[in-house]
Amino acid sequence: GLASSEKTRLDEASVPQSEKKLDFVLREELKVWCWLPDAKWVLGKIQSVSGDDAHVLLADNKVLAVSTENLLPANPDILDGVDDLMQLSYLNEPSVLHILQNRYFRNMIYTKAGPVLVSLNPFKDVHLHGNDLIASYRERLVDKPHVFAIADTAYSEMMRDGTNQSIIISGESGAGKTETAKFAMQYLAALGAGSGIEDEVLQTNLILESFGNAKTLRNDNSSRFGKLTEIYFSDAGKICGSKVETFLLEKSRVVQRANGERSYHVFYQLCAGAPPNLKDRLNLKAADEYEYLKQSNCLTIDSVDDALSFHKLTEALDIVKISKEDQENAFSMLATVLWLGNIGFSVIDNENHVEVDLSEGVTNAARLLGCEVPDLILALSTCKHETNNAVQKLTISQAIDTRDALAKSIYTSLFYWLVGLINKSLEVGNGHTERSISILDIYGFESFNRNSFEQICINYANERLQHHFNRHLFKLQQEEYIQNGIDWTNVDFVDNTECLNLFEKEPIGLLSLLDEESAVPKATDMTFANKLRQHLGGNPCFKGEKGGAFKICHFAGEVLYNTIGFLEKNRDQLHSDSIQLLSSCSHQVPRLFASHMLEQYQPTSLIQQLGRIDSQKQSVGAKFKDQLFMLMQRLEKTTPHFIRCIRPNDQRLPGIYDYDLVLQQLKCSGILEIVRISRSGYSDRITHQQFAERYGNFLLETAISQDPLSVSTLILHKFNIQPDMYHLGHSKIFFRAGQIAALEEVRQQTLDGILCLQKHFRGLKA
Ligand code: AOV
Ligand code: MG
Repeated sequence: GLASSEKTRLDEASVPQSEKKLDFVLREELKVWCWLPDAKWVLGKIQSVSGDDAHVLLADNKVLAVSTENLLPANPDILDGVDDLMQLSYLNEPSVLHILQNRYFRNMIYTKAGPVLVSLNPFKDVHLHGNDLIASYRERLVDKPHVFAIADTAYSEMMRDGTNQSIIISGESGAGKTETAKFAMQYLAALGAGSGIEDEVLQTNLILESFGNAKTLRNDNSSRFGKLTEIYFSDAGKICGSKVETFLLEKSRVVQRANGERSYHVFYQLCAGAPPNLKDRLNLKAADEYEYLKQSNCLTIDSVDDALSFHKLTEALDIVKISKEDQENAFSMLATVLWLGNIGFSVIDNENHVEVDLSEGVTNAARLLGCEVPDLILALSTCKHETNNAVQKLTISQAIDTRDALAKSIYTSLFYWLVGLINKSLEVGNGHTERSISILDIYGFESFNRNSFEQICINYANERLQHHFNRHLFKLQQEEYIQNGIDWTNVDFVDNTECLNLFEKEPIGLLSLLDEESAVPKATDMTFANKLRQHLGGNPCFKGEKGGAFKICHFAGEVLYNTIGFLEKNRDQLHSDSIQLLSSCSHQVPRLFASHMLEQYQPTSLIQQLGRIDSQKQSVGAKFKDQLFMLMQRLEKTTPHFIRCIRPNDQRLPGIYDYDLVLQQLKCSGILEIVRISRSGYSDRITHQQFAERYGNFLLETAISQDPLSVSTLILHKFNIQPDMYHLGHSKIFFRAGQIAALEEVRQQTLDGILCLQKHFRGLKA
């Protein structure tokens, strides 16, 4: 039955009053569709209205009396398939959800929301990304919303204006960002094909996914790093190079993670797919023999063939011209990490001091690194006092931390080294211009049962990105209207500045408090939690919880974090004896890693670390914040194109449309508000100068000598553009949607006409 309106789960406050009024009911137009509030909105047809009540016919032929106050207008059937939410006569939550659902079940996963492309993850192949479709979009034979259309616009604008572009993809974990980013790159590769480098650019995705993606509880192929891929084009519009910039790889995953999750794909791929001679050289075993892999009780992914993936990985490495020697080095470092994980310790006294167990683990790790077994043993079980060289034995927990820290830093060094090799291979040759399109694909917003330092970094990055999104789609646009004297009532949007402040404010933001506490030797995760409660309690986005826990209200929802491990992960210290060990290895790659580590770390002996935290080394949090700032600065120099990915269900299955889940994602990304702004605003703008230059030659010579504003006015008259379709601002002219396109068409026709006439005259002369 129908629930009372109180029961509705929809947030009616977000529906503007004007759209609640049901004008059509007041006009007594009957037999129109409407939405009735229930657990979710249901569609009905109004039969009659008496007083404040309407009689509504439902799908099951029942008629209900409902107060008109509680109804929302539905759109006529004819609008059920619109490509762009801007075309809806009535813009309300049920209408938008209905349209998206309708399209979703017809495999139309893309819908425009004004300037933003919304993409619903189909969890199946919808046959929308073949070469035939690429060709159709290139030739502009189709104009349905599509990631290809976005990539095409970016490319065209880059070629036309010479400005750098960016395609910014956001959405929660598992929403389809990485897949969408690959489709965009596939399209650009097809457009810019010619030099042969385009194939290399595409293959970098495969390599980076092997080394930087993993199965999480949310996504079988979850990105555990952020990635900005910049693709460079020549003057002729051909791809001439590419550069990948990566952000903060989740390093803890290498040694520990939640039950049911996996470490990085490449480990399982190597174990399953290495050819026999490589297996021999690395003394490689099956994945279930490695502690680092088997500990989370998940070794395989349904419908993924790790051995086949390994084969594809080596092919991709070949295509990107990573030498066989470097490939072998990479695999050798992976095996080193695995063998390190199998090194065990025995407690030898009642102070918990340890000795390293002599095992395959130690011998294999030492051999692969190119160091002596006793040296490795020493580095893992003792520490040397820097001043008097006294050797002290480590306790069991210190030894395990030392071993894990070494494994993690070898893996992250390997990752960044590989990114460096890829970038070198794809570097732009001399003499090329550097116009570019950047594609941003980061880790999406995450909320698990247990959330730690990794989640807070990921969610902070998403908060920053959302701020960029808001700035471009709400703030800048509305400010520009007001500056240009347009009579404009601001559309409200969910501003996340307060939450960003919570993180970034100095000296009492979350990140600086974390750094402050990380520098205190005796600090613990609990003292840190207390400090947060004490200083951040006033911020509405922060809620202190019991014990070491706290909550943050992110734009995408509330997340409960636990401070366990925060300080250590933020300090990210490496035992100086470990770095020394690596730099003394006979193999070149560990030595290279050691020198990179020395650049990043201010090595201190463990004894020093325990007594005094070196403040010179930048913490993980501070470094990440800097990286994000630089990323935003770079994006600010580009023309942005936004894609919002949406996860339609938690089961990750095709054909399921979870109404509430979709609604929640639409709400937190402000999609309805964006459509509202776009509908009442002006979609195109151009300076008087540019406008006069582009269309001025259709005027008489004498007119062109005037100032740009007058020329613009003359052009508008000449082309008979209706006053309500444009606004003459102080510096720019603003046009309603479609006006510029119409003008361009007339311009083209006129140019064609002139050409035709010229030909005609030439013909007469001959
Ligand atoms: P994400 O990048 O947004 O999550 P992915 O792009 O990895 O999400 O998508 C998750 C899974 O959904 C993919 O592995 C596919 O199985 C499926 N999928 C996504 N998009 C499509 C599509 N267009 N067509 C078919 N299947 C799709 V994360 O990286 O977790 O934030 O950190
Ligand atoms: Mg991803």
